[in-house]
Amino acid sequence: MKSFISLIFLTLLAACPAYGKKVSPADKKATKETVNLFRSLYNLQNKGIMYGHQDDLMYGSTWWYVKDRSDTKDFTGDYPAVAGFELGHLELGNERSLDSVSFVQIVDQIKAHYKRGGVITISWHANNPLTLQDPASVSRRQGGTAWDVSSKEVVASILPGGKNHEMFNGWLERLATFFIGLKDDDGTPIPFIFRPYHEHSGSFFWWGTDICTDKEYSDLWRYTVNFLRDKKNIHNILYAYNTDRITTLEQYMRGYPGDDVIDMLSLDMYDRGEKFGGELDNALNFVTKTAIGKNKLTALSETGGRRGMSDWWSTVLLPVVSKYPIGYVLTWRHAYRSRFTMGGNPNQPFPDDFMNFHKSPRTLFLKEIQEENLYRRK
Ligand code: BMA
Repeated sequence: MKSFISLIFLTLLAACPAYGKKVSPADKKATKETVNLFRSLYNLQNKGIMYGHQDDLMYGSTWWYVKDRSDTKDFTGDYPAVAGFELGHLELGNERSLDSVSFVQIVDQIKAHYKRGGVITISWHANNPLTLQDPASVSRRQGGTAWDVSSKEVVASILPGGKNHEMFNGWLERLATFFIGLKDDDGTPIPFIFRPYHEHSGSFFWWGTDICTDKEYSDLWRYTVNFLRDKKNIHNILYAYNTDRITTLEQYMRGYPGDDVIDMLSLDMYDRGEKFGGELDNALNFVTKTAIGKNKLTALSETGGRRGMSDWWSTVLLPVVSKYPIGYVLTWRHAYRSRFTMGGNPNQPFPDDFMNFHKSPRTLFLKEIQEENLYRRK
């Protein structure tokens, strides 16, 4: 009887929103630190928006890999809360990424950022597994790369039964080996957010909406998660589903692989002009609503300012993202020696207005999330 009463009590408690939901990652075997990260991020979404920066720890437009250096830290005095890394060309067995970054140094900086209590997110601009093998593709612009959309057979060719299936398994093996190597000093696997096959709604990557069918896209995702999670027993990954700009939920969900494999619903949207604020507002509204309804995480996983606009961070981005429970906002890499750094001044990694974004009570940089102890380490 007593246990029956306590069962009723617990059921009521769980149903009461005031006590918070006990959310969990899709991976039922996720490690303790990964579950803790997922729950911390879920709750943090209501408190503030973390700032993330791609390759922040690897280089800036005027410097190349200086251990622990960061454009964000140089400019604001603090590291970004979220550090983004890129694995393109790891699948080829190369020592350096498509952006010439050493994978050994990437591992070092992932460990360093985890040690500091920061969040790690990883993207993968995988080469085109079909056209890569075609010698003629080399002569074409983007030939053989992630951006090679010359064939619509690519995804079918790597799924089970496809002619490149075994080769693609080899690529996933290399990814798995890299992921298994991501451990802290005690040998504990480092949790991270993995965002492969990104910007699905665009058609500029071989996994884009018009380049493969929705079913193929979903199958590719499910095959990848099954491979890493179930076959290779890797349980420190949170998986991020991602599209490029979209205007409807229906468009957003095309090819969605399922709640049992996805942990985060994310969106990429760059400012291409006046309409951006409204478009972003519209998209974040239904993306975050859907994510929260599914007990998933959210992010504006790539964005960037309008050229020539000096107060974009505080007058365009911040007012819109502040309206929604968004985990983080990430801006893309400051390519080494790029002529296109924001604000146009290569000696200044961010425009002055970035400080307004940094100082806003709505945004979170590393120091603020260190207090949260996201992984609940002792
Ligand atoms: C793209 C560009 C490329 C880069 C790729 C992967 O958006 O920045 O130059 O190689 O991301 O980082």
